[in-house]
Amino acid sequence: MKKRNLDVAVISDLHLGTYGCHAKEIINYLQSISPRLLVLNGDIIDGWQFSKRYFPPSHLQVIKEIMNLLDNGTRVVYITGNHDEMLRRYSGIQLSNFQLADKLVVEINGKMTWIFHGDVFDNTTKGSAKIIAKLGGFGYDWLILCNRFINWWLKKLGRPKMSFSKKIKNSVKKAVSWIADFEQTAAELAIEKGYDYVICGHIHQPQKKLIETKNGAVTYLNSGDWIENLTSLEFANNEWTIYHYDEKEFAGANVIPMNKKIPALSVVTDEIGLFINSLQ
Ligand SMILES: [Mn+2]
Repeated sequence: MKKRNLDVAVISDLHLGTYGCHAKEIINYLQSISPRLLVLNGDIIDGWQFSKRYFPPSHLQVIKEIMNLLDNGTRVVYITGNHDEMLRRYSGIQLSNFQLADKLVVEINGKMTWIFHGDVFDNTTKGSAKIIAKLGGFGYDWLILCNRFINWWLKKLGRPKMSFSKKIKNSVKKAVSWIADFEQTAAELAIEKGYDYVICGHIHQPQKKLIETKNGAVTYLNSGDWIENLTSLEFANNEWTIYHYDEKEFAGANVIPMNKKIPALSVVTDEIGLFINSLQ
């Protein structure tokens, strides 16, 4: 497959180390592009659900593909998210063309572009905000469908349908307004700081839109996720586009699974273990 030359690619929310991660699709995608700059915009390795028991070879191969890009001269910036916040203490590290950061400002064709994961807008990443964050990722349509299904069952069971459905409806409303609030907050802040573009991840909702306030305008972009949407942001030919993964494009691609066993390590701390396990 011929690699597509890109100026910039932004991917986020891969959640490596969880069952929901679409590692095979990520590998296919990474093998299909040759970006000058690759931004990993947070929640790449999921440290919340990280277990040494679940980090299959395909997830390791995603990291290998990123390293292949590094070898081929792609500049890679890993911006930490909330699920990989354990890496934040190492922010600022730079090894050759790899860099770890909390946020990034990059000038692309004269446009100032502000890139960060976005969990900074959560009041708290625990409790209800976390649940709403997760609901946001599920998607509105799915929840509506789910809501209908539950109502149908409750009716069948002769139970009052209000309690459960109302709860979900409230959550849906909250999730929808939470997404809108998120986008608005990011845009307002970016306008205030005078940026032309703002790029986030975190809410698993791919987006590209112009947001205008009384103080100005900014283009808000979100790279989506690789749990459900399988999307990325690409800058080429002087414009940003949302890339949607299409299985058909990769029908011929065959991911060769790595059969290498990950050797057991007696580690000093989880963080060091995470690094060692991830990078070999
Ligand atoms: Mn996140």
